[in-house]
Amino acid sequence: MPDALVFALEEPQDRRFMQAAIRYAMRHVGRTGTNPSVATLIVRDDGDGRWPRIVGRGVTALGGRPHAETVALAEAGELARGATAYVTLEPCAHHGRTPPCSEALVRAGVARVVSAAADPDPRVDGKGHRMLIEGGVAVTPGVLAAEAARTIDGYLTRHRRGRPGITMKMALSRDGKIGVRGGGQVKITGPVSNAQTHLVRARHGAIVVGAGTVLEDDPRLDCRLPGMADRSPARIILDPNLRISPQMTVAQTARAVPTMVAAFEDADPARRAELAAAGVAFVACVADPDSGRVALPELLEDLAATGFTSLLVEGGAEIAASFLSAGLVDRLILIEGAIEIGEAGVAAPVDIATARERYQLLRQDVFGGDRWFEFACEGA
Ligand code: AOF
Ligand code: ZN
Repeated sequence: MPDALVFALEEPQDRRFMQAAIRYAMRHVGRTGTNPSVATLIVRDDGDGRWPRIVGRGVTALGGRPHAETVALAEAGELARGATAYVTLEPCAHHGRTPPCSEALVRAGVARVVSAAADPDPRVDGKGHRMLIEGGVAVTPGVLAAEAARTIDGYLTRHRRGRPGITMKMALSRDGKIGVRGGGQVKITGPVSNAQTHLVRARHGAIVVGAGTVLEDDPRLDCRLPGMADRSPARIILDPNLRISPQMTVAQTARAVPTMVAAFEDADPARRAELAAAGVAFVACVADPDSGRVALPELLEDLAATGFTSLLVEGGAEIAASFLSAGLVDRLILIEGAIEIGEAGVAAPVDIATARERYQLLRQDVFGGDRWFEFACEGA
């Protein structure tokens, strides 16, 4: 059989298993600390007329360790010998808190590794593939690389730009308003898109809101999907002058869900002590010399250094406008609800028509009466 034909037959199978691995990697996105959420499927094709079968699967554990390959190899045991491993990221090559995954794959006798995204970590960055090849393993890199990269975009942004990846989510009424000033929480979207929003929350390291949103809505900012209470992201509240009180829900629940306030160094020390007593942590921020508001690039750099790889900015209007105008949004989620708010409403800093012109549409869905749009913004 000519080689070309073998490739033509094999490629769809590689893509199919990689697609499955990418879906599996989504399971722990946002919950693996500074580590990316990676998945590994170990597949045997014994050429005995049966379909290839998955004999081991693993996803990077919550918190970041053990790595996906370790979990999958443990499940496969002896069946890994001669099998193909599908890995959504180049397997690591370094002795970190665990031995290198590439070495483990070689030792287990895996015959071939198909990988998707490249790893920019200087301890890996090609060395993983090299270690495999030197160990006699065939390597097919780059299969569905772009799709896999999307599952680790926060990790990649932190490496490339020294800041966390940033998603902004905004619910808009049909007439382009995000709420009513002084009117408390307005229900713009329905239960199906709200559940989707909670899933998006679970996939980010922290939710970011301004003090205004906390004071007006007194939100919980957690993941309330059944069985996923432990997937709540941290909360970061931009409150440079410490306006929020320890009575707010976010402070009251700070011992259950890590809660951080970004405040100026000279903010009211008594208020700081009260919040700290409730379990709130602090990150110092500085003022932007022009606007007097929180200087976002510096804050984001500090948050990346603290270990945040992805942030979900949820509001309100001013915070959203500052992130957008500073070009600090990588992904934009706009959910258009079925209601109209009218004259009393606060206009959204970006509408769907403008977003469609400016950004690349990644996903469009209808959830009940709501329309869901997801964009990749320039610079992402
Ligand atoms: C893998 N499989 O599942 C993940 C990998 O601190 P350590 O020792 O856990 O290493 C962290 C690095 O490991 C991280 O920067 C990235 O390069 C890689 N992540 N590698 O082989 C995995 N999560
Ligand atoms: Zn590893």
